[in-house]
Amino acid sequence: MLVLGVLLSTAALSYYSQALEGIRIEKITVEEKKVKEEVASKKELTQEEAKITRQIDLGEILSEFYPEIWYMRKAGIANDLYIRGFSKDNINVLIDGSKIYGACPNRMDPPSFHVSSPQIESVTIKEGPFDVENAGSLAAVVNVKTKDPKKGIGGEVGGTYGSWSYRTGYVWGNVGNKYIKVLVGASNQYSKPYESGEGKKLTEYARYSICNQANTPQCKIMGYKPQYINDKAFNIDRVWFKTILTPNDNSEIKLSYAFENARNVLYPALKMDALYDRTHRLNGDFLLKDIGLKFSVYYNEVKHDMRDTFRETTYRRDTNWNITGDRPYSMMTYAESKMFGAKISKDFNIMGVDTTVGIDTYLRNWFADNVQNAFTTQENKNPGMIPDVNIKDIGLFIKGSKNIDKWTISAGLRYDYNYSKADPNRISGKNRDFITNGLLTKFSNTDNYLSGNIVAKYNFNKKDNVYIGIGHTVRAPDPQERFIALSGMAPWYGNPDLKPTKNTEIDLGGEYFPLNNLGLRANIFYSDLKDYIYLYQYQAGSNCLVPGTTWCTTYKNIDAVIYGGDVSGVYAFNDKISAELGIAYQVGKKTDKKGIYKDSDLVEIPPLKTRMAVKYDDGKFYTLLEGIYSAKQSKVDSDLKEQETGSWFIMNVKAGYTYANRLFVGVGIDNIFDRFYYNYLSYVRDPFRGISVSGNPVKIPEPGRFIYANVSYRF
Ligand SMILES: [Cu+2]
Repeated sequence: MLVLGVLLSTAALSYYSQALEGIRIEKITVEEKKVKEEVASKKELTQEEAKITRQIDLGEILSEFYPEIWYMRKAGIANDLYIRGFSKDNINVLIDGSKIYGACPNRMDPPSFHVSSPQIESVTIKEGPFDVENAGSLAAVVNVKTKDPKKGIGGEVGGTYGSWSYRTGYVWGNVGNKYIKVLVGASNQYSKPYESGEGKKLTEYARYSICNQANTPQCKIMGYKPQYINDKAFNIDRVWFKTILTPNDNSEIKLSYAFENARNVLYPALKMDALYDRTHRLNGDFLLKDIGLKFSVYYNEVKHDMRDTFRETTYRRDTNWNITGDRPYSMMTYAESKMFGAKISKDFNIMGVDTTVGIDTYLRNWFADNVQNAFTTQENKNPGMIPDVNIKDIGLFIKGSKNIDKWTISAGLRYDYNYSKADPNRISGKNRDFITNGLLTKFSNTDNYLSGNIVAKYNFNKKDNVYIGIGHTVRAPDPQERFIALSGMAPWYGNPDLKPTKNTEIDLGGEYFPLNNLGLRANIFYSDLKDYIYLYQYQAGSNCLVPGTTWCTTYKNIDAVIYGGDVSGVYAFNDKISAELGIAYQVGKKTDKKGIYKDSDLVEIPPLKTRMAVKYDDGKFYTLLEGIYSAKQSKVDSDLKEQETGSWFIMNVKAGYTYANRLFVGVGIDNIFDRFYYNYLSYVRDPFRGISVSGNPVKIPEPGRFIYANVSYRF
């Protein structure tokens, strides 16, 4: 993985730096002291460049390069990231160092959805509990850095056109001098529903049963209305702005704003689609270089409206299911997420130790209102499905690193005070039964915890090294896990007594260059999870309170382990042709079933994945042929009705040409052989996932053969 290619000659290096850049992706396995003079070949082992991709979303881009990275698919876009078997709030996804949370209780808009390829300069992935600068980096932190404005006048215009009317277009321009630099950009991303390898539209897989005891027959299979089977799959507009002010050589002020309007995003895996998802992001960063003082402040908000407007479930029907009319929607959730944060940090050098101390704080607010059976006499309202939850977190951190002979030792420590509070008065519909019947009993909670890590790295020379890292991190339960209150067809309630999840992890690894043109990197990890937050589904009976339902879902703390490893290598045949290999595997187990779980397998743990690629890159021409293989996953959690997924192998090819360092033309074919396959993580856990009569959840296959072309022109 990781690997761009071991570039051997300085000639090849300069080609690389002159060529039009894709998205730079860098993986840092453990926290380490920055090496002042990076060795070229080593840099290439740890950096990857996404030059030619469909650029649909970050989940797809990252999972192509890194076998330990996966995504959960619910739609043609907005895939949710998984890293080494961890997901959701267990991984920290930051945009320019800022935390951002999606608004949708079904994670239709995961954090990485709120930034798009043309905005991105680089992505840094740090796996394991080795981050103390940001709250709650339990198992990984991904920082997406957006492009900075530069001196002079310049910009780029470009786009992608691909199968099933997929098209993106973007333009950004930049103007700046020594004192002020400004960058402005805009983009649109649009697609119709893609087809799977068996030639069916994504939307055709949305077939789930709707039941009504008064009807004959009692259940009926429904899905999209015919006119939406091949209509839009998503349509997203984005604009962004960034300015850097440098009043003198010592200080820098960076201000940025981005707006995103996603419309008609179809989620066939669920029973609703997003009519809109609107995001505002504001960032301010202030830097005083001579004293190493940095102050950052940010605010972001997401407004999300999802409905079943495009589905057959809106039709009014008689008792024989004959259509008698239509409604604007039968179910709807409106949700808002707001995030305000500030961080101040200062660098010191104390007795040769590079030290950073800081305060990192945020205020998170989240609410969602839901309605089911709307415009009927059985209307079921769930106001405060997420009951206007506020989370305040204040963290203090210190980290440092020092070189001693051939050793690099680094360590970090963090203390967090976390207070979460819900508004019980917002829970005022049918979902109030959760309170009156004693299932939701508490509406605030305080957590205090310590995180820390120590990493020792032994450098044999400038390239070869081995390291060991031990880390402990904690993340507080999120508003949904503690306070959700959703009655109706899939009763779901939070557990206010949930404890924060603690991860104590050991990582071992190294980088080894046995030959000048061969680089290897390996890492293994063992993660011991105390109070891991886990779904619990049980037969409702009388205590789930909602008549006519059989299964009720809430959350429990369990103890678990996740362990695994990855290996990557790169071999350069010469300064133009190279081969890459990556492989990753992880296992997840419940170590304490608490007397309520039967299966010891953890849910949503990816199987073995490998990637092999051969690449030619002379600075002008670029071609890449890659094969990606996923093993079958039979270690599934039957407690959560998880199903096995078969193995698959796909091949992708891409080729590009750079003309005069200005014009770039790329073409690619993903899934050349039009294979029909499912990504491992394509189901469970969503309250609004469609379920068939036989009890199987709706699953969304991956795209079939996808042909696309990228063009960009830098001016
Ligand atoms: Cu949603």
